[in-house]
Amino acid sequence: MTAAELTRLGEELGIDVVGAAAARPYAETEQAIRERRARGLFADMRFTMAQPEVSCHPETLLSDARTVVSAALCYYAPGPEPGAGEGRLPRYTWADAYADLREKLEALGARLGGEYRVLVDANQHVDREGAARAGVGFYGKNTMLITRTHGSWVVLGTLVTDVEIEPSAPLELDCGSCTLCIEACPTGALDEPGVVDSTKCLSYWTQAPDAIPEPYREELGAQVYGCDICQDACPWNRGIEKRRADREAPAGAEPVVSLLDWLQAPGEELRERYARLYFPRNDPRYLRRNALVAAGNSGDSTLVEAVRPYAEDDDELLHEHAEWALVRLDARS
Ligand code: B12
Ligand code: SF4
Ligand code: SF4
Repeated sequence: MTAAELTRLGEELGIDVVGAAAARPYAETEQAIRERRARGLFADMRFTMAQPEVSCHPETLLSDARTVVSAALCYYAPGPEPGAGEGRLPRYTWADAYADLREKLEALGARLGGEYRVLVDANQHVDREGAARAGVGFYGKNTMLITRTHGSWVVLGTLVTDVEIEPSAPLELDCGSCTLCIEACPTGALDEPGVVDSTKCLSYWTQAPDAIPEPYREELGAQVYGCDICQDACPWNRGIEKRRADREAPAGAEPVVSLLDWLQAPGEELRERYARLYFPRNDPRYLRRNALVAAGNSGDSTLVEAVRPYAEDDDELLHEHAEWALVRLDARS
């Protein structure tokens, strides 16, 4: 199959950017993972980092693997800022973009024929490196994979196949002298351009199995999960934001959440409703922890009654975050 035929097939299936590369080891990425792990830059994360000998070797993911097809799906939609009593979600979680992309890649695999394997946000494959090799985008200094047409507001997925596809030309683009994301990151997590120090990244801390360090709590503001600051700052994202400014967010999209709901809904219900988010062991206490931080930052005294029971909680994590929130709300009894 030629690269042009693959592009046409991608368009037919509603994939925003698609490209192909030979299924060969990602030697430099494997090296980068090992070095960054040794420097402690991944905190306690496992994901792709636990087994770089797998996640950087697409040639081992399928017997007779020939081609890595990388696909990007844009999720950008305009949406409201959080109002009183609300928390903000990062854009990629407003709907289940990973599920949409997975479906499209399955359809692509069926159309290509042969044996194939679909991996979207999976621990067995480093999606951004596949995308960079397949010309889907280039690495920004915020480490995001940036596409020419949809900026970095894309999720990435991968299809490994035994079908031979002509490699796509790599994108010969880079950030130039821009440093906007580095300046915008409130915690200095991007001070080494092109490398995230996860121990300083707000997105990491909202997903971590630990207490959120105190200096970062205030920086989170109303954010109850993830962080979009280094993407909001990026000039490559302006084009798509303008083009989609008048679009409606997809039905059921959830740009903001009720903090009261996150503090008071039954745990089992939260776990099910937010299955599209990663949080440790799917334990809703981590969503509650994040809501306590946002409540503490809100200055909204109507939330005090919902926060107070957690200050009595036996769970030390929730107890301590609630105490912190009550102090911020000036309501410690
Ligand atoms: C672990 C993980 C995280 C961790 C660590 C992120 C990290 N930078 O590694 C945390 C929890 C912090 C995180 C946060 C986010 N993530 Co994340 N994450 C992953 C995951 C599971 C693995 C990433 C990985 O393997 N990293 C390892 C290192 C080696 O990768 P890297 O940073 O890309 O390294 C390259 C660059 O450093 C580059 N490089 C090296 N030197 C230099 C120098 C310069 C100057 C430049 C420009 C580049 C450069 O080369 C390296 C590779 O060889 C992937 C899914 C997957 N299976 O791949 C999603 C993924 C990367 N995440 C994604 C998203 C959307 C996010 C968030 C935006 C979510 C949010 N809104 O909160 C943030 C963004 C934070 C950021 N600036 O990166 C998307 C990214 C889509 C895109 N367009 O790039 C992915 C691909 C998920 C998906 N399938 O769509 N994430
Ligand atoms: S996601 Fe937020 S905290 Fe993490 S590097 Fe980007 S701006 Fe910094
Ligand atoms: S904000 Fe500037 S430096 Fe950062 S990723 Fe975008 S273009 Fe690159």
